[in-house]
Amino acid sequence: VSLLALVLVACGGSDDGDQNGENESASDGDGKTIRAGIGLNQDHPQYKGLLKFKEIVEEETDGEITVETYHSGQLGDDRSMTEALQLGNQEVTVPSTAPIANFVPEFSVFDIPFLFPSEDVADEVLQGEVAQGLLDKLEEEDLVGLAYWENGFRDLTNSERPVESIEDFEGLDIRTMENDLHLEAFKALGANPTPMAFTELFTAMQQGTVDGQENPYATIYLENFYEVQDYVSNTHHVYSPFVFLMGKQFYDGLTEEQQQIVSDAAKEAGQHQIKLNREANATYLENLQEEGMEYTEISDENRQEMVDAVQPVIEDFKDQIGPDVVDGIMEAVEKAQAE
Ligand code: KDG
Repeated sequence: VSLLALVLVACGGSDDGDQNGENESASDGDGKTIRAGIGLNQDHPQYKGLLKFKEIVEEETDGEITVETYHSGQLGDDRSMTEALQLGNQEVTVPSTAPIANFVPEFSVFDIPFLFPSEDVADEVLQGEVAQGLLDKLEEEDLVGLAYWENGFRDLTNSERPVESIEDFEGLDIRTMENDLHLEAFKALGANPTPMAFTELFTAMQQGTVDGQENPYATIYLENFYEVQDYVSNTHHVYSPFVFLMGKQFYDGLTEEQQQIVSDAAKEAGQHQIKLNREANATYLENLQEEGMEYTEISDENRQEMVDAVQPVIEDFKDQIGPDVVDGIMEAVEKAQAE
């Protein structure tokens, strides 16, 4: 067994179709391997999307490109995996836009609380010029943004009390994503936020380092957060897109045909992921209640108080995000809403 293990390690541990590699040009003759990693687990629609990407790419390239998929932060968290892409130590990751703002600050536009009123509006805006333009900016950071996928509307959970109105946020220790706008928005709501990588979150809730967190229902359910959280409210305070990222060095090393294949596959797998994600988010609130969580619905009036409380934060961050990007996305939201 140990000899086999050694042989596997020596071969890079992957069955990447080397035996078919003696064709084409020198640069692509050896078969290429894409290591694709995410923070969420194997049950999440995000991972199913990754498997779809693998299926399409391996089929369309006749095995010239092999895709290895990793879930549950096996390769790191959103930030460290994005850095690994820049350095050429990993090829694909699919982070939320919030941590991407640490690389391209304009992505924080999606952290503006209560920006998208619905999934339809999100779809329209993310396909629009301004959002697609943001993907182009990733190249300056040695990253290629191939498609928007969906994390979804984020809802609050905690282990202390039902959250029904802004007063209930007071003093709650909430884990936020590693993003300054998120952090300040939660302060403005009265909470006591701590930024933390997703990979550390479950333990932090279990050990009581934080009282709560915010994520879409699919994540709350599929990551078993109900085991350590008692209350859930439909705050729907932010819609998080995911971005399908590839390292630029790796992308540039692909043939034009391969670039087209991975780019199309990222989009097609994204459509599949978004469909599954919406089904999951529509289903799992019920499951959370079955698992014993108490659900609190936020009234329109109470949500409006939250919207008002975060307005100064949006103003403060407008310059940092880029006024053109903020105005452009807000106009796109209005236009989509009017349709
Ligand atoms: O795979 C994606 C996750 O790593 C992360 O983006 C999930 O929304 C998320 C969070 O709260 O960090």
